[in-house]
Amino acid sequence: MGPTNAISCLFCKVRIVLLLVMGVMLLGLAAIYFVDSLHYGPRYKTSVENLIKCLPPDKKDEDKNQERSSSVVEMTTQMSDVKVCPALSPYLKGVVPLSFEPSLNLEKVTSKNPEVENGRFRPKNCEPQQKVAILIPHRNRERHLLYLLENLHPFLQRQQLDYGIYVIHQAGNMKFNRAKLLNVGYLEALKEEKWDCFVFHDVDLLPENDFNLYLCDSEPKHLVVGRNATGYRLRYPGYFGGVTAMTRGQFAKVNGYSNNYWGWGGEDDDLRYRVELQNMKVVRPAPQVAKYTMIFHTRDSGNEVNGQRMQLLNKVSKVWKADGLNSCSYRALSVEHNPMYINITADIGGPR
Ligand code: UD2
Ligand code: MN
Repeated sequence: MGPTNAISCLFCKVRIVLLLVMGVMLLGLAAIYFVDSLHYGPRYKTSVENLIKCLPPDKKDEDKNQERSSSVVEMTTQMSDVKVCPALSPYLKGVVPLSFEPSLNLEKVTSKNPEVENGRFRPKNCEPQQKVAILIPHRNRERHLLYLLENLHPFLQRQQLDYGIYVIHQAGNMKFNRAKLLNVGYLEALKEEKWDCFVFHDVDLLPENDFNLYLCDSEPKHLVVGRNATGYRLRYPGYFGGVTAMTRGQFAKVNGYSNNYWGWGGEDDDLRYRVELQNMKVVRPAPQVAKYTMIFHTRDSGNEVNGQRMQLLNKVSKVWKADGLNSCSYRALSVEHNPMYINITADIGGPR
């Protein structure tokens, strides 16, 4: 063999070794990718599927989705140095059995929620996009309030929300006025924080699935698609009662709730009329996630059916501008920052 032949043979050996090494590397990479996708694939897929499920039906449309998310982002200041919380918290569990421990008391709820302070919580390792105030109208339903706090605090923490829970307590024995109490809650809560989003929440409704996100959308959101007592079906088309979420701006735009519904019924439909008069549209999460258990109760004394509700509903378009947040007269008797909630006791008067 001549020197040229010996050199070219050496080259061909080096080439073969190089090809072998590259082949082994490629196989290695393929194996790593395969093991990785086995590990994360299904989990990632379920999260995305669940996210799609919990979005309002028309939000699945991609174009609309982009339009909306940009307007929701507008509501908050983007912080460049802190990580924004993911659209879907990694702590969500789906359906979590509700707890109704007979011996429950406020101390026990407090000890189970060490990260809640003065009724408020915010996640440590990420920045939520909205600050959410939960407003609960209340009188003489202490047991229900306890069960709601017990279940709602862990639920909201799993959603990684920056939230505060306000209980608006009606003082005295006048007819109950759920809507006016919620106006008071909105006005008082804004005195201590620039909340982006308000969730108006009955004291006796417990959310069953934590994919039902307590966040506002670019349209007013109704969160109770179904509940145990009504076979988990929407009570009637347009129904807007129980739990609803509106941004600070959406609620201001409709001038809040009417102050004139004393006793049971009508105030939720009135709010929907206001929303529709402003050309806004009610959105709802998917029925699989928007499920609630209502703690059984009979009608409270002081909250008898309001016989005037139909007359009131007939004139919403004429009166809404002058009856609402801008005409809500009340006296805040006390604002107490308890460990598990902020209690506002208000004298809201009575029917004229
Ligand atoms: C329905 C609606 C509710 C409201 C109401 C008519 C659902 C699930 N809820 O509730 O949103 O539109 O009809 O007014 O459809 N409350 C007290 N103490 C009282 C009376 C009422 O705390 O003495 C509060 C409490 O937060 C309660 C809420 O007002 O959850 C609604 O009253 P309800 O539970 O008696 O009426 P309900 O279940 O028919
Ligand atoms: Mn109820």
